[in-house]
Amino acid sequence: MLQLYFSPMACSLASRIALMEAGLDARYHLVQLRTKQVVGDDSDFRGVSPKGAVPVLVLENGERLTESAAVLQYIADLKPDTGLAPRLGDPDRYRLQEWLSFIGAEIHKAFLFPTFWYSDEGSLAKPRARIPQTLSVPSAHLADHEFLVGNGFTVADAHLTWALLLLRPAGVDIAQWPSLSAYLERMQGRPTIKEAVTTEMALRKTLATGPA
Ligand SMILES: N[C@@H](CCC(=O)N[C@@H](CS)C(=O)NCC(=O)O)C(=O)O
Repeated sequence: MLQLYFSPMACSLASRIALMEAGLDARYHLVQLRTKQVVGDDSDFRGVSPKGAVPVLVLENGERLTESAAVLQYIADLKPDTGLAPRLGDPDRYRLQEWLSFIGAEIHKAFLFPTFWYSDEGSLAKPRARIPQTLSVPSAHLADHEFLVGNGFTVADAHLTWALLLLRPAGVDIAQWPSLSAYLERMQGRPTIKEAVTTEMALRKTLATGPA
């Protein structure tokens, strides 16, 4: 069985959503990111991945896969009929990778990560100044598209949904971008996303940790 190392409401939420959308069973291992502890057995998470970051997906053959963009596409490709990723060779596959890179680098690492992990105000000024311009990109796209890629839900939507959910606790009100607010509301109406968020919000209360 697949196994996912995750932390509540961290970027690994997208991988949980993808697994649920794909209808794949998995064992979930809760990680305390600040202490790098696997909560179930108190082991050092760096023994699972030297990166010390979630998500880590343990594959059926025991190999460990990291990086959301890779993990999400791996999950999608296990169930190609779900349409969670356009098939290899389809030009839309590059659109999917374009969005996954953008969300991972420009929203997550450039803004959410420093916001939740750095406490000095000085180092947050530039990320804060830049985030409106960054968000204007998906906002413009979603003004006339229901989903990020093609006509259906893909793992890029799982990734963006996670990032948008964290913007409010990061101090950004997405009401400024009506297309993003409407998109998030639509995504939150999906049963998998509702269930994944409910599960992780309940777990988050048990941990005092930054999510991003
Ligand atoms: N590039 C990685 C970033 C993973 C990442 O930064 N995960 C965060 C949680 S959202 C984490 O585990 N941070 C702990 C740390 O970096 O020490 C990805 O996209 O999966």
